[in-house]
Amino acid sequence: MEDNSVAAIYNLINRSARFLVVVSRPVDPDCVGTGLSVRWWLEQQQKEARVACLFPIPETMQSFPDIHLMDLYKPDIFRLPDDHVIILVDGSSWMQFFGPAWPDIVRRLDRAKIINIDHHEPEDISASIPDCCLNRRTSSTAQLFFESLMEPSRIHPSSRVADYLYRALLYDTRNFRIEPYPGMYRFADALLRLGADHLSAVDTRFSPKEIDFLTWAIAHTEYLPILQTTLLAVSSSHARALAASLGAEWQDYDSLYKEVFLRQVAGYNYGLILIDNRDGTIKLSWRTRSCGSFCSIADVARRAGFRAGGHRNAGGGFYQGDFDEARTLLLASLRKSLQTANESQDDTGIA
Ligand SMILES: [Mn+2]
Repeated sequence: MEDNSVAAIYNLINRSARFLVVVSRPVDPDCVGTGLSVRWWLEQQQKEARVACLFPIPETMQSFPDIHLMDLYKPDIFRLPDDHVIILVDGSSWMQFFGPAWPDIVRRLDRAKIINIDHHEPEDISASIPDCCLNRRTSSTAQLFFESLMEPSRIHPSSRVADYLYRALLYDTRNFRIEPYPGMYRFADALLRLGADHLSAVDTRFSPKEIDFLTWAIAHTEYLPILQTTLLAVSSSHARALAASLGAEWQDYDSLYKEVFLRQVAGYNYGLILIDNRDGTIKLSWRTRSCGSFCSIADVARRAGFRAGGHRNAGGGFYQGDFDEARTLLLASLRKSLQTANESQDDTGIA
């Protein structure tokens, strides 16, 4: 299966001269590091390649090596030149690459000239372009690209490119603290041998705004012990206050809260964030304790009427409608799933 998509991708690359690599939202070290590496790899094959992002680069990504190579596009004026192949990196839904305007943008694209490289649960992109979709659950899209395309091509990354990939790996695995994937440490070792700079990659420099968001979020978190869940419900008035204190892009500062708090409190296996986007949509993010067997929040959210995707233990989604309604439906759906899980345990005699 993977061999077929790799062959189809090579075929399309060999036949084409110009490429546009597009990174996903959230704009993070995995999509950016892999995107820059794909660009470099294509250039080594005498191809013309650019990397594009349709979303603003978060402050937390400004110090990523060579971030200035990223071209910024506005979704509303996005037009892909007809002679370019588009490579979508680190996302499985059109929405993650093109934002809410995706139906309009995707309608104009030539689907025979699109490649997708990704490690999330497959979504609408793989359904629409199954042939050129390289999708496998790995530590990071960086690992997937390295193992399936870069290494077999015998183009050895420079130390700079090894650095991009190493930062991508460390970010997506949270320094190897999440699930172990086959080949994850081999990949890390290969990158260090190629000259990746470990000390710079682990040199943490949080933005003071991330600390401010963390403080605010912990103070506003609700504990729902019966649901084993913490909930940060950001209403429209909260959202307005956060925009006033942290700036319009305040949602870019939530990764520290997600990393140090969600799913880490004893007894609280699920960490949810609901945000009123103040445009008729409600955004959901979640983390689920990685060790043990827990309900899938993506399934719980879908049963409550959300669109949801990502990974099993970390993902996101949207609800179209009212904030309180979204909250009520989501928690009711989680309550039901936990009950069902308990009942089936009782049936099998497991305490
Ligand atoms: Mn990723």
